[in-house]
Amino acid sequence: MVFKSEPLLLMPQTGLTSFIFSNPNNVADDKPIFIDAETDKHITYGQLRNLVFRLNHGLRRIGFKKGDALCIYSANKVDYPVIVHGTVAAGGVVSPANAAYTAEELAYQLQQARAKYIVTSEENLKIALDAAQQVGLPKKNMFLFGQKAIDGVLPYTQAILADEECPAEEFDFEEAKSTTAYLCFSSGTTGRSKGVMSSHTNISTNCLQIAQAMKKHLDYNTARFIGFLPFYHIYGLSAMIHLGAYWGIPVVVMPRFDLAKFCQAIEKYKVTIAHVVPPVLVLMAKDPIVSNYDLSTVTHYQCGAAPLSAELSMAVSKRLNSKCVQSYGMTESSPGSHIQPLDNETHGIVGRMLPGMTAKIVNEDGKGKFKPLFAAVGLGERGELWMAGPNIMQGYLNMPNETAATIDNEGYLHTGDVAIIDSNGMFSIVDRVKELIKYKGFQVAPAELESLLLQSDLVADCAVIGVYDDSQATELPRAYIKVSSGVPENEETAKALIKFVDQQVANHKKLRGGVKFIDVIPKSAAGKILRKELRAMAASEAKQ
Ligand code: 4UV
Repeated sequence: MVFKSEPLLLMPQTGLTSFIFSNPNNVADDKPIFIDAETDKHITYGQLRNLVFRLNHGLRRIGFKKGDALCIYSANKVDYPVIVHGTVAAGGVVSPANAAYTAEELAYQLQQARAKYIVTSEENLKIALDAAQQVGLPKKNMFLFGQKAIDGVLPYTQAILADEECPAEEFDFEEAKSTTAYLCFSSGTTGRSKGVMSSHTNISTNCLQIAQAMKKHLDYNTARFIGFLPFYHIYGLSAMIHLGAYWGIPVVVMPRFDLAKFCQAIEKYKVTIAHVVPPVLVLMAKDPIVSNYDLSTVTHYQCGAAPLSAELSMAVSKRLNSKCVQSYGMTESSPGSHIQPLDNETHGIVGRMLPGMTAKIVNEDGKGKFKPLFAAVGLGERGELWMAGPNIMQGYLNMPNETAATIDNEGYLHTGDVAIIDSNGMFSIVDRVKELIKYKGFQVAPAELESLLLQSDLVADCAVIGVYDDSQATELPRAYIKVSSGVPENEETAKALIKFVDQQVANHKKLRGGVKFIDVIPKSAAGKILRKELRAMAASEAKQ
């Protein structure tokens, strides 16, 4: 059985830049759009457009070509959107990198994306220089946020912001569908992280899908977002940089999450919609600090990127007297695919599929493969969610096999998430069958940590899974280790392994779930790690 959402009423006909600046809500040029929560400095709608087209001009002047990739390696900045939209306007590809990456992690992304340029911040410059050197990216192609030149790296405002605007690269309908605008990185259902090619049309269509679904729930004139979600992750990129600019909704920008500053900013700027991840809601439900602030302007907390329990959602609604709803998405679906309508206050669901999409729920055939359940699926039955629509990615960059394993011949993206649909067409995400671990909404690829661990002499074999920590509403990466012969299974070995990994990875990938010793890593006949068994083991240990 195929589930269809409502039809999509409009398809974008142009490239992403023309779409984003089409100004459907007639936003005034002097309306502040990106506001720095720390300094109160802001960029108005008119200034944003001007800066984007000047950057577009400046990039072309230094020889930036259509299809060139530019990596942004920075925490959120109020002018981060200028770099994003300016690069796309020049016909380029934006590859945003996690600001906590080590030099090796960044070098991997630069190399995969074949990035020719980097825009980074003062705090990230040292690592950016190291990574750039590793991949042979010249210093003259690196630029800084801010106004200062450091170590011979110029601020972008001096180096690539022309005085005059220049029109964006134009794309017709077909070109917009086939031209990549973003390369975010995702591990998908298995293996290391891969460059997800999102076309101009993927991204602009997703804005229209969300706009159509939210139309009756949003007042564009009064809405205000708070933007602490990292702009380098597809959720922040979509919600703030695309939707904020397209709808003309002010976004209060924070470089990172801090509970008191978050509440302070909501109170000061009268934020109406707070995009969050589950661990933030734990604090909103329980932390005494929250009571010190007037958060009454928030009509709803919009949670995504990781599972949210009905209990936590309910606790937030009750304490803050506000709605707490979810949306669901993936880097590979550009990113939104499901959103909970605000007139449905059921807790624990991710809502309806966005307009213009189809889905199947498929069941396990007992051999580790999934096959469609054609009859009577539905309502209430669990299975892997497969979905198709104009927002499904073009594919993984230079990885045709991985793309073919993820998007089937009929165009269905195999999500690796287990879903249930109810009789109102509302979906719940109830489990995950892919390898992916989510730490506070950030992706952790087990394969990456496993390959690191296998480089240690202490390790004969290993497997990494996520274990759920209720108190923080997040999974924590845990390693199961078969030690090399003669290596003691003791606390010292565990500590040494944790240190070994933690020193080489970004903060969100650290082995916070600890190390457990095991005699044999459970594997299938084909040598695939049976993570389900390890998860069951972790669950039974947790109960003891
Ligand atoms: O690829 P990724 O890191 O992408 C994301 C994107 C999240 C969202 C969420 C709502 C939006 O409106 C939006 O624009 C973007 O996280 O990871 C994708 C995986 O994260 C899990 C699930 O396993 C996906 O395959 N995930 C995402 N949202 C939810 C979720 C959710 N609401 N509930 C449970 N799991």
